[in-house]
Amino acid sequence: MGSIAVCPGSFDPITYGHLDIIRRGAKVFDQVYVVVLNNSAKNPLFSVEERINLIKEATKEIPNVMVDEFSGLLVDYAKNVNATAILRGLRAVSDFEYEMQITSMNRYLNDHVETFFIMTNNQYSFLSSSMVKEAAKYNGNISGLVPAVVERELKKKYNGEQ
Ligand code: COD
Repeated sequence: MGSIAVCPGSFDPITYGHLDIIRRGAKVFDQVYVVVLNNSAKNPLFSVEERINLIKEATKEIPNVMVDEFSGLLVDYAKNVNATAILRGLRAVSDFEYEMQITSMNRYLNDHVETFFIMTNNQYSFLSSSMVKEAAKYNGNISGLVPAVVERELKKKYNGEQ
């Protein structure tokens, strides 16, 4: 059995920032499970199923990437799929505090899973799902920020366009 990493997130929706982290992680680990966590604290624009389909479409050319969903603790999911690593992306200093907190909590809950951080690509350092949604809502040009299929689905959500 090779090295298995879990790349968790809300992915509401997936952006080129996420995709960059997934792609680079998939070069280092034998298998990467991209998992949509059903996070009760957030009010998502896309359903879990829609988010999964968008991730699948965006990652279809990366053979060692699997897409899944989970409700519960991330460390329990990691255990279920025999993952030894959690993969996260870091953008700015502002990410650090939150990441440090969930990393410590996850280690407290299960110290067999180690968290690894990949530094954002400079071109995507400002990019987040919420920024993309805001721009899409007011008809901003987001074509360089998300895969074409995501851009299309965002337009549908906000303008009813096909
Ligand atoms: N460049 C680089 N990385 C990026 C970029 C970018 N432009 N955009 C996003 N990322 C990274 C983020 O830093 C993150 O690492 C990952 O991509 C996913 O981002 P999001 O925003 O989609 O996902 P989050 O941060 O909302 O995900 C939070 C979790 C779902 C992981 C968290 O809520 C969770 O673990 N929930 C399950 C319950 C649990 O186990 N909680 C922890 C212990 S209590």
